[in-house]
Amino acid sequence: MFNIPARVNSSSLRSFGCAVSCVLVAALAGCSSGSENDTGSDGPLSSEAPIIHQTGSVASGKQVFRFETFGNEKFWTDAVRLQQGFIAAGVTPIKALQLGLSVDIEALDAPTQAALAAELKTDLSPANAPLLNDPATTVKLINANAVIGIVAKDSNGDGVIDITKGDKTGATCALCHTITDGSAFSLANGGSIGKRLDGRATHNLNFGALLATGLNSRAYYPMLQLALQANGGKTLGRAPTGLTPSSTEAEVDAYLNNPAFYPVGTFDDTPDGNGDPMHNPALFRTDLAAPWGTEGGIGRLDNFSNLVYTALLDPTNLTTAGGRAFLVKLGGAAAGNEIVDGYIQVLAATGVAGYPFLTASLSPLAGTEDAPLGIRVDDTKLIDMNAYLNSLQAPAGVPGDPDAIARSRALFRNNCTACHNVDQGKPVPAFIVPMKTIFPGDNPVTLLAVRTPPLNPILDTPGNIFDDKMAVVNASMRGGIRGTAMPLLLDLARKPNFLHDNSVPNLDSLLNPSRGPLAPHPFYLTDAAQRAEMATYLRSLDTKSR
Ligand code: HEC
Ligand code: HEC
Ligand SMILES: [Ca+2]
Ligand SMILES: [Ca+2]
Ligand SMILES: [Ca+2]
Ligand SMILES: [Ca+2]
Repeated sequence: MFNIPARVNSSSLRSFGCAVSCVLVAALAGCSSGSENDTGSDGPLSSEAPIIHQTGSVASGKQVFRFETFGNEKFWTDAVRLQQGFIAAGVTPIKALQLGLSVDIEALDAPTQAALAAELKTDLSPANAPLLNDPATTVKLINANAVIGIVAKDSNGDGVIDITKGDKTGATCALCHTITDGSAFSLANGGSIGKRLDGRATHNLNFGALLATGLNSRAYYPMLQLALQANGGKTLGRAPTGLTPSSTEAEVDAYLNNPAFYPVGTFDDTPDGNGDPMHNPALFRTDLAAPWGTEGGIGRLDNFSNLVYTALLDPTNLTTAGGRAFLVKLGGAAAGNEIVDGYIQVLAATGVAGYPFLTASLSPLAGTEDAPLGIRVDDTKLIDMNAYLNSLQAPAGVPGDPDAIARSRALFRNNCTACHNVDQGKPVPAFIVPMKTIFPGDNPVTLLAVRTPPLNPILDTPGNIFDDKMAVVNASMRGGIRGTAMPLLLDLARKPNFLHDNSVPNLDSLLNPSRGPLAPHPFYLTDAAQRAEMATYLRSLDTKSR
């Protein structure tokens, strides 16, 4: 589908395979001993060419990132009916914070700031904090565009924003990629109130529950965990059963509201029928992080952004001829058509009309990575956003015992640099780590034998969710392989869970051999003290670490 030349050629894979197997041998042989002899390397030797993206205006890109919807407010208001759900459920500001939403204090006028600041000093009870317990305040915050990522537009053009009087709210990138500094308030395991910190991952956003608040969450059908007849009615994901076009709103909400199925801090960004919510990643220093997605399926940053706007923030585009072609190419004719037909059925049954809603142009590059659904939003804005995301800095690492950090750095150079760089200010290696290397327990069954080359067959290892994201959407889209791209090792101190599938609860567990040799990312340190020091080292990393 994507006419991007292969990034991983056989020679780079060979050298990569060697480097990794050396590490594996060392790891299995108990490499944790004698680690203070630093004979390691600074990072992998990779013949991958860096993937370059264009850049435009940082100032304009900031506005795009925070506020640009390209008209998706019609989807979120007329199809999902999110703001109606907020009003119907009487979502108070405290409840919004519990959903993990954050509030931009600077968007509020001085009297409101002062009133909220006074209430935030109390026990937050309805008696002492009436505004924070009043659903009308939530409406005011949305109207003021203070709720980050939930963007209200003057849809009826009367010069005033009021969502109770005909205006609509859409979604922007900031929803999942911005937090605040918590300078006014920070709710444990929830959202915060303060100044925007764009690009920081929203670990506490409960997107599942937020989407469930909509009166018609069924309108997000392609991104739910489905049971497809094309797959024999079986389902892939955390839930034991999949949803269908006839699933009720209550059934869809039960799936979305269940953190065992849709964990807090994750979002399912693939319209593939798989229930594969992944952890919200950092989105700063994007000059360092290509290729994009856990699976590295997209080469250029602006192409990733375009796909988010055209497929995820108004998924009704998937019902167009271009959208159908995209899903048929990804999932094969049977599954692709089944998802689109099911979606059209759901939209009709729930009274959604007038779609697609997005403002985008037909692209001459239809079917390529530039325009997978055949459409592209304003290119200048995408390129401006590239510049803004590149400019966002990672936070400083958390300081720790310098001796422990020096010892762990040596250990890291000996054990981890077949893949990771020591210098976190350098671009991550652009290769895809093969699935069998990052997840030795990978033992897939073939769900669909043939897709149009370069796409690989659809593979799934039953009983493990780590590989589910890479079943349908993976780097074979651009001539690469099924596996995982390299992540930034930045802002790790704030992470509540590790690995893209949220499967590892802390750094000690990530490095602990008790997870077993077949588990994802099986690169272990046998010594508990060394694990503790390595965790200190990892939390200390920032772009100045060398
Ligand atoms: C509802 C939550 C949500 C919204 C809204 C959202 N993202 Fe993301 N984003 C995610 C998640 C989750 C991932 C991780 C996907 C994965 O693991 O493959 C991600 C990944 C990314 C990546 C890849 C990061 C990397 O290092 O590989 C980029 C780039 C990105 N998003 C850009 C955007 C842009 C631009 C927008 C707005 C047009 C946006 N996102 C809107 C949740 C969101
Ligand atoms: C074979 C390549 C490889 C080796 C060797 C390797 N890693 Fe990784 N590492 C990865 C990949 C790929 C990911 C992303 C996996 C994912 O998110 O699913 C990752 C993720 C991580 C993460 C989690 C990042 C996050 O945000 O969740 C940490 C921390 C980490 N590695 C540390 C280490 C340490 C420490 C070592 C050495 C003991 C090591 N890695 C060895 C490839 C490797
Ligand atoms: Ca208005
Ligand atoms: Ca709902
Ligand atoms: Ca999915
Ligand atoms: Ca699986």
